[in-house]
Amino acid sequence: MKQVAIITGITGQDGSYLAEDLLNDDVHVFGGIRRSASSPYNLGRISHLLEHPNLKLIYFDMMDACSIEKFVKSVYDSVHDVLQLSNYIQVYHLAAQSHVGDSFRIPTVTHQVNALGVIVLLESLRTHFKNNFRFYQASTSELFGNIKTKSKNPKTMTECTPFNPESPYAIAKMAAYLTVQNYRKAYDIHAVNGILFNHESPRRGMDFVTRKITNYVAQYALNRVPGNRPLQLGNLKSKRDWGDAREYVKAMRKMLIEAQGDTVGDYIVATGEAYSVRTFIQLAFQKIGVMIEWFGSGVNEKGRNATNGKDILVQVNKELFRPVDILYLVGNAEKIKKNLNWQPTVPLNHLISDMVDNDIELLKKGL
Ligand code: NAP
Ligand code: F7E
Repeated sequence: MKQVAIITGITGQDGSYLAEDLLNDDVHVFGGIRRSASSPYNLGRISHLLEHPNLKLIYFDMMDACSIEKFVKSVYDSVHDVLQLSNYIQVYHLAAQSHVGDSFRIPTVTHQVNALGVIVLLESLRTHFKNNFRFYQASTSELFGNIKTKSKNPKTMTECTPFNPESPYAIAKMAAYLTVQNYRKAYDIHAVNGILFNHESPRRGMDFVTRKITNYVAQYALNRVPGNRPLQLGNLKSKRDWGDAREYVKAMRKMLIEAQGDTVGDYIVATGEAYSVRTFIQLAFQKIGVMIEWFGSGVNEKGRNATNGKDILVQVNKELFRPVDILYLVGNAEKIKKNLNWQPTVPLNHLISDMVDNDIELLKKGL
């Protein structure tokens, strides 16, 4: 056993791709999984890895301090003799209540998991591993909130842009961000925040806007939309900087392994381009040869298939608006390009095409 990594949130979008990458590179991976109400464990995204000899899954829950401590101790008991050879283990802390809209409905759970849980995890790691661990925190562009500016062309966000968190999700993630900086300074731990802008993939959760759209487009392409109901969406105007999750997990590894000395720190990971939800919808339908024409306005806006002039495909639903939404997020990833030689390569239309194709395949297989 040469290199060892812990991934919390291994069953999520990013965790599953990161686990694949690490296992391919011969790293031993300990993944934290939790029980969910509907099924024992949400193992769908990592089902192809379950037999891997270098993967061990351990039950825990970020809501429960005792279970976090037991999780860390059991990893320590398995690897402490190896540590003398490798000096440190890599910890990728990805587990979170990651849905911004839901954070308004479950604010205390969001805070417990996304903020307090990080402190418990760091303390357990320190207790067992002293400072022989490196820590990656899944931070987020949501920390920036709505930038206060009078300019009609808001600026791209850098690591120096002031934060203005505007949801329970962002507030909890901001507490975690500060905690990580504090542990870096106070205890000399290689602990970093990856300030990742939105990243998507065929494994994106179904309740995030991109996957909701590509899944609907796939249903429409196969003539399988339940009840021919239009896709219900909230705010179509907000703009996001959407990258490819498979590239973003590689940036996480660079921050933990390649950064040293002055380059140990917090990094933005982004494409530098922002598109609106409305544009994403248009690009996704274009992929199956359908143009959208919009009519009505505000909460009465709808999108119709311009090719046949009749099918209503998109309908704005006011229930899906957030109490506060972030209207514009776009990141400048120059620092990580310069220091760690990471840059994004996947254009948005390729990512969308990949997601739609994947959703069509899944539907054809009855999944
Ligand atoms: P995701 O698909 O929603 O995965 C979240 C993971 O956290 C899942 O494995 C989930 O387990 C786990 N989790 C949730 N609550 C937990 C709890 N109480 N105890 C233990 N595990 C728990 O998220 P993602 O898109 O991969 O994002 C990974 C991380 O990056 C998150 O921290 C997210 O906030 C952050 N982030 C994401 C983006 C993005 O655009 N994707 C951007 C910036 C930051 P189950 O499978 O059992 O639900
Ligand atoms: O929303 C609007 C919504 O939920 C994007 C998480 O990974 O990235 C993600 O957070 C935009 C928002 O992502 C619907 O109001 C319209 O303006 O896909 P989303 P998010 O909120 O940007 C950040 C960086 C993270 O850290 C988070 O973990 O789309 N929108 N209609 C909708 N959004 C959803 N979910 N569903 C709709 O029906």
